[in-house]
Amino acid sequence: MLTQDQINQFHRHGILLVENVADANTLAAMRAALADIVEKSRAVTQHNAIYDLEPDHTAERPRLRRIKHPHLRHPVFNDFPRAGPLLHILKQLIGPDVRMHSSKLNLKAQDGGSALEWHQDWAFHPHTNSSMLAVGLMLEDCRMENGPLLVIPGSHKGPVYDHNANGRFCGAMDPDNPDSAALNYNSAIPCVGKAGTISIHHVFSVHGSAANTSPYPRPLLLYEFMAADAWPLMGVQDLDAFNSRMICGQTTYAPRLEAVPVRLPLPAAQKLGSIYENQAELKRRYFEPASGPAKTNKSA
Ligand SMILES: O=C(O)CCC(=O)C(=O)O
Repeated sequence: MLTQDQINQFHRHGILLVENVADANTLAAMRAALADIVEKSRAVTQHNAIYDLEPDHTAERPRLRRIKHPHLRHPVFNDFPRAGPLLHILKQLIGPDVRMHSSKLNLKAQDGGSALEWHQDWAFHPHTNSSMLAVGLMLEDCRMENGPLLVIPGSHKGPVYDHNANGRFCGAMDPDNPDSAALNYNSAIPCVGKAGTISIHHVFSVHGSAANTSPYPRPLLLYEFMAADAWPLMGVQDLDAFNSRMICGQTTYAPRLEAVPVRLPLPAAQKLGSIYENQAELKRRYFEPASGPAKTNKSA
């Protein structure tokens, strides 16, 4: 359970780190499931519904940017938020009725695994209210050289920024856009810690991460959660699937409306399914791309 101080910290900064949320057995089961999914990627040569590949992925040396929807790939990833400490934390921050929005496992491969440009999750999926957050579970110890998730504290209180490039949604913010001049990228909090630690960031929080310069991958299991009464403004395609993502409590057909700032992610991104490919549309990047020396353009 979170202390009142931790809850206040989350609301004040839009980012919170909590240690020891996954125990050694859970981490071992997740690593085994992950190894199996990675092994199967040897036969894959292009992005698909499960894998987002690093540009230098090969059968001999699998290199993955992301495993999509891991909760659908192995029960250990589906079960984790539905019981134990994470469930208690979600209830404390969101309330009794919680739905999972999505899950992903960002691997950030060793020796140059891809950076992710600054963005706000809200820009991808505005809802009727902002009772939404993302949880990142570190499957291995994460240090600065691994390219940790970076979250700008207080940015969850700011506006929703433009995430378009070349006239389309690209899922990234132009770091030189004067609209975001007040953002202090150098103040970003690095989500580093021991395996089993989680980060929790608010759906408005501006975040990103540099490439991985270390010889070790940085597997980060990410889930997004929301109050059951937060309904997606872009619509619900499959009601049964939507309801099957309830983690606890009751679904509802009465969305709660809040006066939230909204920019729709339109016109739709060119390459649906890969944030990494779409962010490449951005002319000015903050982080160096994966190839070449993996450094940030500006210190963060
Ligand atoms: O993997 C990371 O460091 C960033 C995760 C993220 O923001 C995302 O996948 O949208």
